[in-house]
Amino acid sequence: MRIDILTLFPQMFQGVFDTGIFQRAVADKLVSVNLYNIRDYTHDKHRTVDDYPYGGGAGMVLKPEPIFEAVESIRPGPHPESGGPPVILMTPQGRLFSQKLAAEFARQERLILICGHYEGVDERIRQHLVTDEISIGDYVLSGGELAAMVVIDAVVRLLPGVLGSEASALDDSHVSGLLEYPQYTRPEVYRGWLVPQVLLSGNHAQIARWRREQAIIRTRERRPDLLAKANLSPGVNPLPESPLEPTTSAEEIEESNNH
Ligand code: 9D3
Repeated sequence: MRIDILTLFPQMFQGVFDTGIFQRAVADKLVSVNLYNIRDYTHDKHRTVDDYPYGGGAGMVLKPEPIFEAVESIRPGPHPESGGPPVILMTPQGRLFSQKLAAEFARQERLILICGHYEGVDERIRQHLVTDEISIGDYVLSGGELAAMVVIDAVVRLLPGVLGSEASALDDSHVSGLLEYPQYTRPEVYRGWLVPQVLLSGNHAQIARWRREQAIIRTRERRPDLLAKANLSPGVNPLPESPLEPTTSAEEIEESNNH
């Protein structure tokens, strides 16, 4: 996958792409990331990217010319309507980003992301250039850059070969629709707080059942909205074959954690 990012602050992305799974994905040629400074597509000596809003009002508006010229110079191919890559505008007014959308973007050969850093962008950019408008949530950021990094992170880890194993991506809570079960590592007793006995039992069926139970309890407590639409079908999240054995309850874990 090729990802092109248009931004006024390309430096903001450095640490992200130079680290961890990105660095490896880029080295393995599974993804390439190109940063374009919108200011490089201006023609005036002040390199003007924004201007006052027609009709008055506070804030500045991102001018159309540099954005159109940047996209058209990096996208020699057709407009998306005729099969070109998606042109995604990061904006608080966009469609809410989700795992489902990440999977959809991960199927593309190419993505072009535009990051605004202003109160707004000229509407003609939305109407005649952009194919998707995306928000990452209902909170105010100072620009689209961090939001773009969130989107890219979620997409790139879904690309085949990027994670160590396919299983890691499939195991993710947002695929089953449940939150993850509690996890423990050594030591078996820490400050008097015990690891649930079932996890030390070596009984894999019972462990699987306990984890599933905990995931459901946790989801019901924290994200009832997720539980309503969770995929509880056997293949995704195996159902126990026999009635549940008594296991450590969430309350008992809480109890133990409070000691
Ligand atoms: C007064 C209206 N404001 C919208 C809530 C104006 C405004 C604030 C912040 C316009 C742009 C921005 C910068 N934010 C983004 O560009 C952005 C964003 C966000 O703020 N939250 C969640 N997702 C995104 S994607 C891009």
